Amino acid sequence: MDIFLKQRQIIHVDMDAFYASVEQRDNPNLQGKPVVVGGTPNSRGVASTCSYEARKYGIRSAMPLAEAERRCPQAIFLPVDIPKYYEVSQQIHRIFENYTPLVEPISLDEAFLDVTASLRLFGSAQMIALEIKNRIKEELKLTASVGLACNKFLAKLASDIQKPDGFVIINEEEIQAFLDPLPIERIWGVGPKTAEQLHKLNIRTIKDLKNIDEAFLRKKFGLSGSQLYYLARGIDKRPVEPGREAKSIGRETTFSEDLLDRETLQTYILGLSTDVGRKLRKGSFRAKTITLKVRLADFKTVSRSKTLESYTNLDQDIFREASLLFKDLQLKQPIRLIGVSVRNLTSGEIQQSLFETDNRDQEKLTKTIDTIKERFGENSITLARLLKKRD
Ligand code: TTP
Ligand code: MG
Repeated sequence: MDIFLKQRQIIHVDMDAFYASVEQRDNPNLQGKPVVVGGTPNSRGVASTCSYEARKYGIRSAMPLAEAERRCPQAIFLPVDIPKYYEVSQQIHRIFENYTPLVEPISLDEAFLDVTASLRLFGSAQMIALEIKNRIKEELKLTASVGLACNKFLAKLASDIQKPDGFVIINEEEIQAFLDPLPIERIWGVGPKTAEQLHKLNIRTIKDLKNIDEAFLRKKFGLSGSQLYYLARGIDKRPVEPGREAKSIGRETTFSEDLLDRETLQTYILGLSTDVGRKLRKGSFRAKTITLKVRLADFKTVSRSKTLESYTNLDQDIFREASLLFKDLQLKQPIRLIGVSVRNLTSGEIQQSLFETDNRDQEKLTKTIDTIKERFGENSITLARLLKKRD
């Protein structure tokens, strides 16, 4: 294998119970208590995350809030405050930037850093990793779990294995001993389906997987079969890609009662599309892929995406696609949750009409509406069709 790749020094940082920890930090009354972030338990929404005190009761991300309350009636439920967490995320990134320009953000609370070229300046990768962890604690009063290894796959496993407040270094000679006992579900890209197929072959741990040759895995799983072969040996050549922006922007809503009426649902899709468009424009982004997500009354979740020919940040484009995706689903059951999101983002100005030749008028109108909202508040102007819903 490429000697250089073996010698890379990659750090993975993942904040502990991120949204909940920020809330606990800012309100001493919440410290040491079970805190669930996601909204009120009677809202039918799901938990974004919860404090480690709440995890003792079995509460987890994506669990319905009502279920969280059943498990821990004394838990404190808080709404999600993305602008606040975004601000903290920026502060964390300012710390990272002291050590390397090669920072790849994965989400608000998680990033990879390639510090291979920073060693001469800062001593060792271990020192950089420890300093980052300590600075997050001292300057931001938050704990992060940090992993250090020679590639992304191992660094992420390392940061996860001792959560919360973890600090794990995987040295070259320890890689296989570290990996062997782990269940195959811990391998990057192994979801429930792949895991099931591997279990049928009696492959449960990474050690089991190592006994299978590459040709067989390739035949069975295609390209990702090769990936399995290499990851089982701790080999991962993916570079840290700096400057990658947030991967997606989305909005979803859980209804207070399951909804069947198509017209009302379309009105919600319009409202969500408008919010997503606004978020895109606020961040100076445009997007190419639009996704509609629907959760049925029985919690079965389906999502459908459409990639456009060019980038857009217009509400009407997002709505048109999301609405078509919804129609194509031809669902007959009542719906519990609906969400619209966009990905494949680009930043900067690309003026491209998508559907209409007079899109420039639409862009002008959108800009005017944005300006009014900025000056007079988000609810100061709204589409007539949305008025009924907001009432
Ligand atoms: P995670 O890093 O997955 O979770 P966490 O930081 O809360 O807890 P830990 O890392 O210690 O296990 O996600 C980071 C944030 O992203 C989390 O605080 C809330 C948000 N999030 C959601 O909104 N929905 C989700 O389903 C998940 C998993 C996370
Ligand atoms: Mg985290």
